[in-house]
This record gives sequence, structure tokens and C-alpha cells, in this order.
Amino acid sequence: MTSPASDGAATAVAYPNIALVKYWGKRDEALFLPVTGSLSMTLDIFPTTTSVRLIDGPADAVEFNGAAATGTAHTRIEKFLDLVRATAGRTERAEVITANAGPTGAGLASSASGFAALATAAAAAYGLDADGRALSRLARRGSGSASRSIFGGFVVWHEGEGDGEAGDLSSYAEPIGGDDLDPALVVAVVEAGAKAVSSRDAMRSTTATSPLYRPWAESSRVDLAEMRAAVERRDLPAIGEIAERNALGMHATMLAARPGIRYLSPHSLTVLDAVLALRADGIAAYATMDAGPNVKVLCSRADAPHVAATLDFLGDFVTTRIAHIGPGATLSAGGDR
Ligand code: 2P0
Repeated sequence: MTSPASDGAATAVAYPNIALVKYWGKRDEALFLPVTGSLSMTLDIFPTTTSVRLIDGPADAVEFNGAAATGTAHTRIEKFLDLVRATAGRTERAEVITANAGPTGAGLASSASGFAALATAAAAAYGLDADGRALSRLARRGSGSASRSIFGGFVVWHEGEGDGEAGDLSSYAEPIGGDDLDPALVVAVVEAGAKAVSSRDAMRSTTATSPLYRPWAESSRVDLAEMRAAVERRDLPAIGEIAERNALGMHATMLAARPGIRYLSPHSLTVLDAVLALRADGIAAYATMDAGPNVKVLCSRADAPHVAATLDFLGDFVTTRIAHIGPGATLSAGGDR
């Protein structure tokens, strides 16, 4: 796309994505180069809306979910703006106002939607002429998974080749089609609070200490190839089976880290049991879990109300939302992808 002429202000909306083949581990921490490629589905719920406006002041001002951002949240956004400024050859500071419609830091991909929206709005506000690939590479530097939320539907984020600039240029996300499969993802929220261990710290510790990490990374490359083929042939049960085994494997690598990292709670396991029971009843429903206890269940659009009702019936501890395929990041002043 061509960026609309910048008047120093832009607003963007981006949606979270849920990985069906996970990103878990970096080979380059500074450039956010992943150990393995990943594949996700962008959702149509829980968007982040972010406005960026260039200002005269001496520092960036960041409002996050209605309050001034402090600590890590402020630092991560400021560091990201430094990267945008360096890329654009500009020095002005910015006012950033960002809000998540969904829970923040609960394993529901708020950093993916957040940095995809910030990359899109900041690139426009600073006048960067960035196409989808360039925005994906930029968003990656804020949060790896954000590279995928630049695009809608099924998206693959390439591992990329090599290190340094070669790795940076070749590690980007792109849509792979298959949206006509039109699946649903039933999000079973069992805990909306922020996680105790950030995914960034957890993936660093897993790659450094888990004896299961390398075998998982190798099998995840196989999963990615098989997943791409399953999306290509629109095979929802195969997509679900690969997604579930890949997620369980990722959690196994974390459990084996030293010390072990456990995001799943007893409530998560109750939901996983219910998914197995649904399958035993002939419903093609498959679970995936990220850096938190919430469970996302992939199924057909037609089966989603039954799957959601079954999970809601488990008890007050679970609340469901049905998501479908969602769009890529868009500027409210136009320029969608
Ligand atoms: C994913 N997750 O593929 C995996 C699966 C969580 C579990 O990407 O350090 O917030 O900012 O690059 O992107 C969460 O990690 O981590 C994540 P950083 P990010 O969706």
C-alpha cells in the first residue's frame, strides 16, 4: 500500500491472532528473529485501537487503557517509537493513546494486536512509506506475534534465513488464503487477569533451559509444513489436530524448563477434557493454549454455538466468546490490507 500523506497523526485498529503453530523462542533477541516459523488465524474480536500524534514535548506521552502508561508498558512503546523514528529519520516525540477491547496480558494476544496497531499508526504518523511486508517486519520488533496481526485470515510468519540484516529482511508474515474455510475459534476465558510470567521471559527461559525445547522446535517445523498443506486443502480436522499437538508440545517444553513454567490451570484442564468429550461425540473441536490458562477451541462455524454452550455449562469459572476470521490492521484514514 501507499501510506496516506502524513499530517503527523494517525489512528489504526488491529485484531489479535491466535497461533495454530506456535512461535516460542527467539534466535535473535534484539531483532525478534524466531527460532521457528509460525501460523495463525487473525480474529474478529478484542481489537486494539491506537492513535499516534507527533508532539513538541521532550518525551513520549503514552496512555494505555485510559491511564498513563508506566514501567515496562511505557518503555516498550518508547523503544518501539525510537525504532520508527530511526527508520523515518525523524526526531519528534509522540503522544500515543491505545486501548484494548479485550483482556490485557492474559494470553489473548493483546501484544499482537497492540504492536500491529502501533506499527500501523506510527508508520503513518511519521510518514514511513511501508507496505504490508515492511509493516509486518516493523511490528515484529515490538512483539514477535504482532508481525502476524498486520494481516487478516490465516497468516504464516516466516522464520527467515540467517542472522542480522538478512534475517531481518526475510522474517515477515504474509496471508496464505484459506479464509473461505471460515472456521470459528471459541475463546474460553477462565482467567482474565494478567499472567504472572511474561511470555518474553518464559520463552527465553524455555529456550535456555528446557531439554525438550530443541525436539519441539524440530517437530514444529514439520507441523508448520503439514499445517500449510492442511490449510491449502481446507481440511479443518487436520488443522485442528496439528494445532492441538503443537500447543501441547509447546506447553510440555515449558513444563520441562528449569524451573518449570506452567500457564495451564485446573480450569484449563477441565476445558481440555470437555474438548476431548466433544470429539468423542463426533464434534470436530480442537484446543490450543498460549501463555495463559485460557483455552481456544477451533471448530466449524456451524458447531461453534454448541461448543460454546458445552463449555459455558462447565460452570461459572468459564466465559466464552465466539470469534471468526478477522481483518488485518487498518488505518482509520484508509489504507487497509
Ligand atoms: C504465539 N505466543 O505464537 C505464541 C504462543 C504465546 C504462545 O507469541 O517477546 O508477545 O513480544 O516477541 O509475541 C507471545 O509472545 O512475545 C506469543 P515477544 P509475544 O502466539
